[in-house]
Amino acid sequence: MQQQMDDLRAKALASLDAASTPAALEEWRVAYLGRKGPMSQALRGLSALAPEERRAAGAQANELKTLLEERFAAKSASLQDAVAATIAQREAIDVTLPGWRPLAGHLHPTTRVIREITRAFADMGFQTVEGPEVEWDYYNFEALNIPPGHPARDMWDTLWLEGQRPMLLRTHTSPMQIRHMETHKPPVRVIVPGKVYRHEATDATHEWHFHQVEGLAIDEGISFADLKGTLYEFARRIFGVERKVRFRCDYFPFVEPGAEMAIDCFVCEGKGCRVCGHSGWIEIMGAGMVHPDVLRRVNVDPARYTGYAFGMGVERIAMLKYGIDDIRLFYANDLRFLRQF
Ligand code: 2U9
Repeated sequence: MQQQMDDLRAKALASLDAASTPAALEEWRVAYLGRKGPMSQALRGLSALAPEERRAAGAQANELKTLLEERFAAKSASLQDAVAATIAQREAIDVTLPGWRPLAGHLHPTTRVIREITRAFADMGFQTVEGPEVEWDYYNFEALNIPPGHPARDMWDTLWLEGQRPMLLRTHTSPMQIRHMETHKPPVRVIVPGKVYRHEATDATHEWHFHQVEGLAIDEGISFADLKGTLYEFARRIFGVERKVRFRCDYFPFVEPGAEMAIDCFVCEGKGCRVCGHSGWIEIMGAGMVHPDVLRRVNVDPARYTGYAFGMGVERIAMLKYGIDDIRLFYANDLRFLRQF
């Protein structure tokens, strides 16, 4: 029995030494300490021995079993340490390496310019409001003195939407001023930025969708002088304090009188260059005193209240400010263009 235990001990320990992976170690445990292994067999075989032999053989077998269990536990721990060390080495992070710079987005030039424009008017007491891009004919045209069949409709090539009652993609943000006056009594001072749509071919100065900022001020005693003063201040804020402004007559059905506003060319200082078409002046917006019929339609008494309105194309302002020569660049999603802002 002693010899048998010695042989088993030598064989088991040699085999344990050779087990170098967790799988091989588990195989060893099943082979030597498992229910069908030689240790269990030896312990079971004790019952066949005579009582005086059984005690000594039992002690030897238990001693060997304890030894093998201890060695197994020690080997198991050292293998786990080795595995952990290998993983730690493979996945080690050098915390002294420079990190990745997070990719930070930035504002689109259109958004930047809308914010600059609305900020300038906010500082003069205007509140920003926004409205739907899909509109009824009434808000986009009829309420603004442009009934069906009116020749002025040709000024806005319209994208129509089919439905039980036809709708359209707003051609200007003016419908929102009507909506605002329907729900707010004067005094009103609002600025309305937003996207607008036109059914027209695109080229360097025309897009089928672009952005406008429009404004409206209604109160008692508002005159054309208020319009001029406010827009002059705006032009100085956006294009520089040395700017001069020029107002000339223009026609829009919803204002009377209507005007176009130009600034003196900030590139050639009025001498004439490519940017101002050699005129010395650059048109930047349209404006006028709100037509009395438009006021009446929203239940504002034109005998008591007067007001002015204005509108500008945001991309046009951005093109002038940043020297961009093609409006189509704004929405071409070309990062070489967008990263410049
Ligand atoms: C209401 C009353 C009046 C808004 C106005 C203009 C003149 C104008 C164009 C300039 C270039 C838009 O981007 S553009 O095509 N706009 O010239 N807009 S007055 O007048 C209003 C608006 C709403 C109730």
